Amino acid sequence: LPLDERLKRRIIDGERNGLEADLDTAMAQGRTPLSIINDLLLDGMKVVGELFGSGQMQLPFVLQSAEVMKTAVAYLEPHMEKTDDDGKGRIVLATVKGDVHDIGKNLVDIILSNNGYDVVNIGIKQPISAILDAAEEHRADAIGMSGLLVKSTVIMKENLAEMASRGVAERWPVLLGGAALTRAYVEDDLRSVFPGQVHYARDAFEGLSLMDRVMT
Ligand code: B1M
Repeated sequence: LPLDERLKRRIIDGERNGLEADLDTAMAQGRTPLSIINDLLLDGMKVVGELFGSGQMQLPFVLQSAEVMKTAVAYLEPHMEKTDDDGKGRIVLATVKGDVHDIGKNLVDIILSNNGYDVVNIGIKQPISAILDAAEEHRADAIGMSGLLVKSTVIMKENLAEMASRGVAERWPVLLGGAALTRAYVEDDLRSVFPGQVHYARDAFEGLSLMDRVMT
């Protein structure tokens, strides 16, 4: 297989033998780490999602694909471009209660960290109380919640309601992302019931441009 196709295939097949060598070759050929992730590896992950969703792939194999994805991202991360900016602001990042998906959240962490933000990544399955405690403790400027399950979109709504009832809705702008969310759900449904700022980020780059916007 050609290199590009092979890298995508590695995610689908959960095949990590020789992964680093292929990533090195792709970079040597001039592909940036982010283009490798966005244009090749995430394409593979999309196929995994489709196969899993249609019952053609079993969960342990999805897990293997996720492991290869994580290994690849960790390998590429030191090669990514970083801006010299620093101290642009601090965000607490979490995957919401009941949800273990963290590849997207961790990509957001990398992109924001490489672009001058201080990221406090508190991990997966985080209840709103833990998110708010972390935001308080670390004096965060914003809160980011990720979640991929349809159920997580409901949890996000509950989280916003909890922020409102605690009277902290206006304290932190909230960024939401994850595959099950839609722009309309966030910008129409959630915004209409939340007195603070809530934004939808389709991907990590939109997360970055939103942070740049809310921090100015
Ligand atoms: Co699961 N899973 N999974 N899974 N999984 C999905 C989400 C699913 C759509 C697959 C499918 O059925 N086609 C489906 C959800 C269906 C639904 O809710 N209706 C699903 C399911 C059902 C499940 C389980 C329930 C399966 C089971 O146990 N029977 C279970 C859930 C457990 C739980 O959470 N309680 C489960 C488990 C797993 C694994 C552990 C095996 C593994 C996760 C490993 C890990 O993350 N450490 C896994 C995986 C890998 C997937 C798919 C295949 C891929 C997800 C992924 O990493 N994508 C996924 C299929 C899909 O998404 N279509 C699926 C790549 C990642 C980069 O994308 O996270 O969307 P994403 O992030 C994007 C943007 O969304 C955005 O930026 C990123 C790109 O730049 N973004 C943000 C995300 N968060 C952001 C936050 C921001 C800004 C942008 O600011 C705060």
